[in-house]
Amino acid sequence: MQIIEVKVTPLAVPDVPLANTKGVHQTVFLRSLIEVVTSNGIVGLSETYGAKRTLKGLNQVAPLLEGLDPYDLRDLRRRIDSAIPANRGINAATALTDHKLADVVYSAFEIAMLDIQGKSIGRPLFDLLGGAVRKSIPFGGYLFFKFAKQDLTFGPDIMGEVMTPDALIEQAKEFRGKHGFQSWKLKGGVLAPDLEIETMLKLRETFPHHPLRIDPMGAWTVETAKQVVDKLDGVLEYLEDPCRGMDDMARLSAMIDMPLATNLVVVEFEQIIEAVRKDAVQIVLADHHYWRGATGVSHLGEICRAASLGVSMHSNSHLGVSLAAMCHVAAATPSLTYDCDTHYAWTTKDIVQGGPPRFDAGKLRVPEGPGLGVELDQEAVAELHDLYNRAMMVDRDDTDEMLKYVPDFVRKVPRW
Ligand code: GKR
Ligand code: MG
Repeated sequence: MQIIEVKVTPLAVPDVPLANTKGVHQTVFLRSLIEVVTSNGIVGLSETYGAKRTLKGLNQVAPLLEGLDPYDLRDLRRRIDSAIPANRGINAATALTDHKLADVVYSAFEIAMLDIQGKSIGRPLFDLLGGAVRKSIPFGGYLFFKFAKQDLTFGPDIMGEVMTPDALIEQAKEFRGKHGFQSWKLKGGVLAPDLEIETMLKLRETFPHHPLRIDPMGAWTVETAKQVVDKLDGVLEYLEDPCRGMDDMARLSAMIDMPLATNLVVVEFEQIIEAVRKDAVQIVLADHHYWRGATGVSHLGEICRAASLGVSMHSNSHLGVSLAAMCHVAAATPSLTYDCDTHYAWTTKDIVQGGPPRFDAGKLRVPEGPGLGVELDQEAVAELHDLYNRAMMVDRDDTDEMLKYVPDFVRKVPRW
């Protein structure tokens, strides 16, 4: 069995103006769909980022995969490393973190190759990772302050404006009613810290037994973060990326008992060593889209276990192929004991057959079919590819979008 064809399809998916400290989501989010075809007719699927640097890297590597044995992940890595310089990243220089393009491209094709492997032997992907320790994956409700969407050209709004603590509680209640989430993450760094503290205290009152987290993405100075921690002592399960950079995270960590989590300062294996040495974080967010695929997250899980670090799961806006991969990865990573993040509750269109998977009490069953266990709805793929062509957007720029809502917005991290 050899790879004979690789197809990379850029997609745009209607989005709503979810706010974060950098700005706000654009009218669409971008994804890439990967289909890898083998000589015996198996098609391996994968989904990853769709912005221009990632797309260019995927397209650069795609023709080089011809003749590759889908079981040979080492050869996949060799081919990618020979094509993509090790220092090239996927994000703009102004981003709060970056991921190596070679890792992101490897991650994308690795999932497609694992999908092929699973399909060729008739076993679910989690079995290729050592088996499932859980088959029902708990996800947390991902809460965002947001604007009422101004431009409805590519899709409707969801829930209108949510810019106060009370409105945010209503958002959580709506998600609770629809998906049954049993834990919550607030994307912070949007309102002044006192208002975000008030929001977390109101969430605590509304859901007395649910784990709570807030992620201001580096929006607070160490001093501000310390004040927030004092006021939310005993309220949060963990605090995600309160400060920007490893050293500020370490400074804060030394002052508090609350566990700190990150998807900004530890995003590569090499950074784990520095983080442990400085005791900068206690929980690392896994994400198969950049931690060298599903096998990479397995390795991350073991390293974190050995270093007494907790493991949670990071998310970006995504479709059902990624969601399936996230479920398999979570199923097969024993040390991933926290509820996973997902933006999926905000996703209104999908490309997988059978309609959106249903959360039951915030949990999703891992697909049991071979490989990822999902099949494409080609009509839906064509629709989102057409939207990609119509939207004429090739990069994510939350700050630029924010200027449409707040014309004098100035991006500043940390802000408070
Ligand atoms: O979707 O606005 C967003 C998030 O801020 C996302 O881009 C982050 O990567 O959810 C992510 C996080 O945990 O930092
Ligand atoms: Mg985060």
